[in-house]
Amino acid sequence: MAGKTNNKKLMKWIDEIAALCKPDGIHICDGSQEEYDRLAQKMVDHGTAIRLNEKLRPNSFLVRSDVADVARVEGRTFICAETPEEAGPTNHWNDPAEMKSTLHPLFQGSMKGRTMYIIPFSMGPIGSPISHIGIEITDSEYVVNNMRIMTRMGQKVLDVLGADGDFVQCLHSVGKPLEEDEPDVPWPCNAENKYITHFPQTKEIWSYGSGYGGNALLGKKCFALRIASVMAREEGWLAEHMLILGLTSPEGEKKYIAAAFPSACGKTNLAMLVPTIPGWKVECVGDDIAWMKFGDDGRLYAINPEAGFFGVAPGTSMNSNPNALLSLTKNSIFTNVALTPDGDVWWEEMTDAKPAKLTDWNGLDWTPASEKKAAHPNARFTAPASQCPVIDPAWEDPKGVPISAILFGGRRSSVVPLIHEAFDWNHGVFLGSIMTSETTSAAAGQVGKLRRDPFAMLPFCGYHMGDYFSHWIGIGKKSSPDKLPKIFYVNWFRKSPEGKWLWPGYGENSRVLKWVFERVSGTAQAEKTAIGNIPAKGSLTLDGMDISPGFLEQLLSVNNEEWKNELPGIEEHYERFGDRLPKELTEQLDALKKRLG
Ligand code: SAT
Ligand code: MN
Repeated sequence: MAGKTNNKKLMKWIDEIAALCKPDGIHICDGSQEEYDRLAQKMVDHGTAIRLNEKLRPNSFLVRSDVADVARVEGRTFICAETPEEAGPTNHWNDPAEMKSTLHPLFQGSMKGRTMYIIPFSMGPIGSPISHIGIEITDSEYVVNNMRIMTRMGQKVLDVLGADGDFVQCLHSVGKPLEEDEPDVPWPCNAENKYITHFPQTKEIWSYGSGYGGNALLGKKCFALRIASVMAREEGWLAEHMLILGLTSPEGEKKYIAAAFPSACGKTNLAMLVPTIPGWKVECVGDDIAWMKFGDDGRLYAINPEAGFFGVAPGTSMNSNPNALLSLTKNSIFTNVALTPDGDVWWEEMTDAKPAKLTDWNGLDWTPASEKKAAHPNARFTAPASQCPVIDPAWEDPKGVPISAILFGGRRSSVVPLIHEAFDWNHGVFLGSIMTSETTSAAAGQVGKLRRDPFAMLPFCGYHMGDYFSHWIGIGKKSSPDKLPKIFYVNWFRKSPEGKWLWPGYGENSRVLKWVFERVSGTAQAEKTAIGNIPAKGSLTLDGMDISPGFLEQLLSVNNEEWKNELPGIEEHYERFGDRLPKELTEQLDALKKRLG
């Protein structure tokens, strides 16, 4: 079976790309289980995937990538806006026509020896007014099956598209054509030539050379963030790198919170955490991306445009995130994790005791004495969101869920307290704009380097970051302060001068969520500092928690001298945006300087 379409634009595009890429065959995906199973078997037959033990991990697969294709490649990611100014100083720019003429020869015949798959997908519940349709053309079975988990995919999308519906064109090739009789490799890619390119004007994505995650599953970062951020700006909404969770109090009152953290900083863990404080409940709407639009009542409503989790595996355990582990007990794809002798998966910290023997992510024998890690630090699981034990009942509500609070945060071992609250919307935008975080293995390059990552959107904003800040300021003007979400900044990663974590994180973060909830309700007390409001003494619930008063003091301390030292860095950061920096943020910076004295 194959998908059927009478969409004129799509049929024309398929012909065009087939003529360019010269695949051996074409398959329009219908999204059926039969299709998934067939492609999974094809991957197994070609040595791309290993079927895991059916009893331990039903209908699940392990895939090992090429060692040179393990993460997003920010240095090879381009925003091809009409002018460099439109892409802004934080993006790599290339002239759209020039980029197309660079890419054309690469795509020429790039699918030889392979099948070209047409993947119709919807970001967001099919038919929701907030949702958008994309079509990905790819030569990778791995991409097809991941997209089936990560998005709503198949014939039902073609049905909604009809003859005249429009869609975002997403073209992908692993960039490894096969000559006649040339044997394939388990993970085809083009290690030397990678291009992740976006054409915001025409809303197109062309990705070449990588098969991994955000480089290749084009519905995710490329569409739902980079292209969608451009659409959101044009249409007055927000496309953000945020998890969405529902928090219910012991009294049964529920509020939804969205939170932006850079990649591999614990979004998946926060999105489905198990509260340590009795009576509180967290439910998950999404773990990575939020699209937010105003409802008729003036509140911001969020949907999760995705249908699955593409989460970092290492560190995920029954202690740290039981709901993630329970989400991936079946129907999941694992990339670059280790294999146990009985055909199951393992990664660092999954269990307290390390298995005596494993096959590592490179396919080599591994024992606890090995110096190398068994799983790659950016190893991932792809699991259906519907399998999450705490998936929110409203997670597919086409209206979205009303957002009461927005959190910003990053990895910062000093200076930034556990939590502070913005004085108002513009101050909150200021906090988002100056976010800093240590880099992680989610992107190729140095790990642990402190960098500015405004709104956790540095790698994902599809236009000039100064204009993006203005857009956020503008959103605040569209509604009244009592209806807009309250904005907070959190930091789970502060360390003592001796280098010890001050805060245990994970389930204990529910204490911070409770304070947020109660600030929104107006019941928790705060203390004003130069940088924002922090919890007043006694207002952060610490019952049943083993934390020394000294640690708590350090966690909540705001040292004005340290913050004064931050100012030159913020100024330098802001200078990059020139006259596109909204004046409201300059005012916020001046006000901070005054408060610091
Ligand atoms: O971009 S990926 O989806 O590969 C992972 C991430 O950076 O969040
Ligand atoms: Mn992410």
